[in-house]
Amino acid sequence: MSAASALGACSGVQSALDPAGHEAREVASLFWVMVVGAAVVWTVVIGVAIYATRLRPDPHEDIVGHRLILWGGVAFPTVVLAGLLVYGLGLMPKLREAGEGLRIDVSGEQFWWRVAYRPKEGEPVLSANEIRIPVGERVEFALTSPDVIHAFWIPSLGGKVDMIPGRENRLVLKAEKAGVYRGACTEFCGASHALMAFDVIAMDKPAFEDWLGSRPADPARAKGRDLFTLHGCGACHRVGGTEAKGEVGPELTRFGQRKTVGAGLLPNTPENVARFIRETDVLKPRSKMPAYGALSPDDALEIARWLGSLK
Ligand code: HEC
Ligand SMILES: [Cu+2]
Repeated sequence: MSAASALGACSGVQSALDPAGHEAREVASLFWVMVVGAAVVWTVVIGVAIYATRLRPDPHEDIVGHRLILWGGVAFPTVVLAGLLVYGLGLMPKLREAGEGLRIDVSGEQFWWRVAYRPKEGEPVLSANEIRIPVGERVEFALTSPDVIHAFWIPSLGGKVDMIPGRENRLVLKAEKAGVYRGACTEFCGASHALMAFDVIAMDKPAFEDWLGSRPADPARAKGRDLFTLHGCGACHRVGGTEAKGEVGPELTRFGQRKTVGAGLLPNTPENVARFIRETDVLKPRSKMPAYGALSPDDALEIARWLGSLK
C-alpha cells in the first residue's frame, strides 16, 4: 500500500483523525499526544540499548547501573505514564455533561437504527438510519438496545459508546462543521453487523430547526401506496399521514430524504429500494425484514417510487 493511500484512510466522512466535532478533536489530540509520548519512550529505550550494546559494552560501575535503573526504569516511566494517564482521564467527564436542549434517543436494532428526536418543547419526531443535528450545539444522545449489545460511533464527531439492553448510556457531541458524516456499529451484533451504518447530517441551526419543526408532506395517492397497504408493509413500518403504524421496522415517514436504503447498505434510488424489498435475505442476512421475492419487479418499483416521494 502506498503512503498516499494509507493516509487517504485518515480523512473523509468516517475518520477519527479528521475531526469535525469538539469531542472528536479532543480524542484526536489525545491520540497524537499518546503517539508522541510513545515515540519519546521508544527512542530513550532504544538509545539506552544501543549505548549498552554498542557504545559502552564493557561493565559499568555499580553506582552508575543503580542510577540508570532508578532514573530510567522508575522515575522516567512513572512521570511519563502518569502524565499521559491524567491527561487522558481528564477528557472523560466532559463527555458525560448534559446537552443543551435537544436529546436524541438512538436504539441499536437488528440491523438498523431507531431514532427519536426529543426537543425540549413539542412532540418527539421519529426517524431511522439517519441523524440530523444542529452545528454548534451540544446534542445529548441516549443510547440503548432491545436485544444485543451494539456500539454507536461517529468517528468524525466522537463516541464510541456501547448500546446495552436494559441500560441507557449518555453521550454528548458537538458538531463544529456542517457536513455529512458516517457512523457505524462497532460491536459485533450478528450476521449483518457490518451492514449497519448511518448518516449524520450536521446542519446550520436555523435549517435544522426548520426541518425538525416542519410537517412532512402528505403522502401522495399512488399505485405504490396501495401496494404498500395491500402487502401488509404497514404491520411493521410507520408512514405518517397513512394507516401504516407498525413499529417493528424503521420509520418510513420522510424515507425519501434518506441518502441510503438498508442502514447505509445502498444508495437510496428506486431501483435499489425495489431490490432491497425483494432480496432482503440476500442483501442483508438475518435481517428481520422478510424478503418479498414473490412481488413482481414492477410492483416493487412502484412501492419504491412511492417511498422515495415521502419527504
Ligand atoms: C415483519 C416486519 C416487516 C414487514 C412486514 C416489512 N418490513 Fe420492511 N423492514 C423491516 C425491518 C426489521 C427492516 C430493517 C432491516 C435492516 O435494515 O436490517 C426493514 C427495512 C425496510 C426498508 C429500509 C428502510 C431504511 O431505512 O433503509 C424498506 C424500504 C422497507 N423495509 C420496505 C418494506 C416494504 C415495502 C414492505 C412490504 C412489501 C416491508 N418493508 C415489510 C421489517 C418489515
Ligand atoms: Cu450492531
